[in-house]
Amino acid sequence: MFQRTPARNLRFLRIAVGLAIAGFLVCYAMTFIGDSTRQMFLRTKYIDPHADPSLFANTPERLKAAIVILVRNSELDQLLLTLKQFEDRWNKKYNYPYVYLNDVPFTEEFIEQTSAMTKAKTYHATIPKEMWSYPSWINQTKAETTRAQMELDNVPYGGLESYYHMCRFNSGFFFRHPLLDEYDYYWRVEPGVDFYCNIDYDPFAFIQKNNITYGFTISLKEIAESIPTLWKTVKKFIKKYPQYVSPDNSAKLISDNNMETYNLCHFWSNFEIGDLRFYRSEAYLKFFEYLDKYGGFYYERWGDAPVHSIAAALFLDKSRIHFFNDIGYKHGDFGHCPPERKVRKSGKCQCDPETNFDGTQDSCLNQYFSSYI
Ligand SMILES: Nc1nc2c(ncn2[C@@H]2O[C@H](COP(=O)(O)OP(=O)(O)OP(=O)(O)O)[C@@H](O)[C@H]2O)c(=O)[nH]1
Ligand SMILES: *[C@@H]1O[C@H](CO)[C@@H](O)[C@H](O)[C@H]1NC(C)=O
Ligand SMILES: *[C@@H]1O[C@H](CO)[C@@H](O)[C@H](O)[C@H]1NC(C)=O
Ligand SMILES: [Mg+2]
Repeated sequence: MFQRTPARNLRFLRIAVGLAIAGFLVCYAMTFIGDSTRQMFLRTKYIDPHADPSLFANTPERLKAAIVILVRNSELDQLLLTLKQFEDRWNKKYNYPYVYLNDVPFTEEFIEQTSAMTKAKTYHATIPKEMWSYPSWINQTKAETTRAQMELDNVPYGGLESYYHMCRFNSGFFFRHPLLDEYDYYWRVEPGVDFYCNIDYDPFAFIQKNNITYGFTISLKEIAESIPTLWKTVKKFIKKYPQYVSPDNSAKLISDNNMETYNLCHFWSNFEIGDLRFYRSEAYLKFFEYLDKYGGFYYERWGDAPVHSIAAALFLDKSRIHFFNDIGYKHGDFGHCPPERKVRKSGKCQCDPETNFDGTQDSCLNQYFSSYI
């Protein structure tokens, strides 16, 4: 029988303390490496809007741009909270128009209340049926089987049919809704999100001036169960159409092994500031069509976040993707508060970077930084 002698106890204690110190050092080193990648990126590659005073002069010039909000009537309350912040923090100064989209008609109250929040023009539209329903080639029995399985596997929204239509709409159709025809740029906003900092310039003017196509605040990992064969399908697509892949792409952001497998990182697409013309491009349209024909929006639960992000990472030059570090943003448990004090001060931010969950934590954001440097 073992007896815990004092000597043995001491040895256990030494080992335990040793392991704790080693663990701490590893964690510390990892934060440091992450941090220095971030610093290096910010110093060498980041385009800082605040370094360009001309952006802060509020000229009357406006771009062909709109705030795009896909929302249900039942989300009005949460939306109004968001709009209040969005107007106060930014749009009351710019009055960019709002485009509201819904799969069913908006109620009178919804139209009234959302219009009352702003001096800007607001447009409300119902989405054409063909943009929010099964395409002819989808076997709906098989789609139903998928939903039942996803629900059993506890994949978020896996059993909710409308969620699949929503993901497909956001992947392939929002940018060709007739109400958006006249716009070049969009800012995607969702009900219930918070904006924590003042934005004292026009992000549309900023992205136009810097030739940026896609802007984000948070980068996360996708739920693997929702996209079992997405990557395989993406690889087949680029084998067929290698001409669409940019020579200066950010493949390193989405794959750790030279495109062998997908590392699940994506830009969280509920916040996007971007160029609609990207989605209207031949490369993206072909890409969407290919994915859609395969059926993964219904036979799996492909989301618009990985679809947008994989397309942006592969088809765009990496300099055309921008991390909006200065925009404090929160959606549910995930949020981005600018970690730099100077940035928080200038934006009069009301947030704590200690509570960030923006991609630093699961390494996707550092993966993005290191794809540049
Ligand atoms: N009109 C309409 N909008 C929808 C529907 N389902 C989702 N949306 C909108 O689509 C966006 C994304 O839907 P969410 O339910 O927030 O899905 P999510 O962002 O993946 O999940 P959460 O983490 O719960 O926010 C939001 O702007 C919703 O308002 C729908 O059936 N009809
Ligand atoms: C549709 O899918 C179901 C279930 O997977 C299958 O049994 C059926 O044969 C399919 N129908 C067609 C027309 O392919
Ligand atoms: C913007 O980027 C694209 C692709 O990288 C390039 O072809 C184009 O010339 C750039 N435009 C400007 C104004 O720099
Ligand atoms: Mg949401």
